[in-house]
Parts: sequence; structure tokens; C-alpha cells
Amino acid sequence: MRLVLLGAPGSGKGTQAARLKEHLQVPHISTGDLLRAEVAAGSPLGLQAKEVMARGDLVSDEILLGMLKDRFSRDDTRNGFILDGYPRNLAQAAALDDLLASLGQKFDAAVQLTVDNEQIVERLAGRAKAEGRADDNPESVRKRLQVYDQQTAPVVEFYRQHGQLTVVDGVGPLDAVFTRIIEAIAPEKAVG
Ligand code: B4P
Repeated sequence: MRLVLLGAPGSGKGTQAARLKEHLQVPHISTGDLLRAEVAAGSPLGLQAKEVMARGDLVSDEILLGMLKDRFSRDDTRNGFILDGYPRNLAQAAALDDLLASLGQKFDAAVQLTVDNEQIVERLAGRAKAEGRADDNPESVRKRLQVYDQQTAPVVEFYRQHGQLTVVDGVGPLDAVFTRIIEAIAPEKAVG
């Protein structure tokens, strides 16, 4: 199964991807996690990305594509993947199509998790307290939601127009959201 997870910051992409990875036995590729690992390692790329991420902006398309190509060059992505956090703008959507075409692959579904902004702000405030992530402060969250509306929402529309979009309600207990995703994309793999 090859999945692309879409949704605003705090919609539960990372949370659900971790579960989907176990259930579908395919790797979870989170561009946010890849970037945070670079920041933690203090690599040149990480140093470039650190400030951009902390203020809630998007890191450059060039850096992202380089990271993604590198990750997709690993064998474990051959039989499937869950891509979480990419694409975040139309240029990235085109780059993903090109990358997958060069690998002779296509994704099966783009799943959008929908959650209203009020709940997103609440969730990210909760994570700020629990984990202290640099970009979960109120100002960065506002910026991330703005970036999502301006740059990522058109990607959702693009996939909708191409008949590749599956919309899933992201509100409710984690198990309920997970069940909704599985029923939408792989009912034969539904639990219970
Ligand atoms: P990401 O790491 O992708 O962060 P995110 O959008 O906030 O989502 P995340 O997956 O972490 O959170 P989740 O919704 O699961 O990106 C961070 C930054 O990296 C970006 O702002 C950007 O700067 C950079 N970046 C990443 N990809 C990029 C790209 N392609 N191009 C350019 N820049 C890029 O969860 C959030 C919280 O909600 C958690 O606390 C969770 O416990 C809670 N939650 C989840 N589901 C819930 C539920 N059902 N009910 C209640 N709470 C729930």
C-alpha cells in the first residue's frame, strides 16, 4: 500500500501514520521527522531548516526533494510507504509524481484528515506542554495554519480533481480515526 497523508498541522497525520505503519507493514516516511533529525544532529541542512521550522514556514522545496529522493533510494520503500507531511505545495506534488514515475510507482490514495482549526489549536497547545516542540507556540501555530491554507489546501484540491483524494474525519478517539482510515482505504484489512 502506498499512501500519502494530508491534513493541517495537528490533524493527526504523524499519530495515525505510526499506527498505519504497524498495521500495513510499510515504512512511515515523515518529512517533519526527517527534518527534526537533521536539526537534532546539527547537520548543515538542519542548521538551515531550524529557524524556518520554528517560525512555522516551509523548508525549501529543493532540500525536501533531496531528502525524499535519498529516503526513496532505500529498498524498504519498494513494497509500499506512508508518506506523512509531503507534498505541502503544488510544486512538491509535481515533484512527487515525477519521483514515483521514475521509480515505476504510483500512490494508491491521498488521505486527508479533517479537523477544525479550534481543535487543532487545542491539540498543539497540549503537545507544546507535553513535548515542548519549538513550532508549537501560538504564533508559529497561527503561521502553520496560514501556510496550510495558502499552500497545502491547493494540493488537496488538486488530488480531489484527479480523483485521488479520500477524505476522513480526523475528530474523535485515536482508535476511531484509525478505523475510519482503514475502512476507507483497505476495508479488507479492517480489524474486527
Ligand atoms: P510536521 O512534522 O509534518 O508536523 P505537523 O504538520 O504539525 O503534524 P504532526 O504529524 O507532527 O502532528 P499530528 O497531526 O500527528 O511538520 C513540521 C514542520 O516541518 C513544518 O511546519 C515545516 O516547517 C517542516 N516541513 C515538514 N514537511 C515539509 C515539507 N514537505 N515541505 C516543507 N517543509 C516541511 O499531531 C498533533 C497533536 O495532536 C499531537 O499532540 C497528537 O497527540 C494530537 N492528536 C492526534 N490525533 C488526535 C485525536 N484524534 N484526538 C486528540 N488529539 C490528537
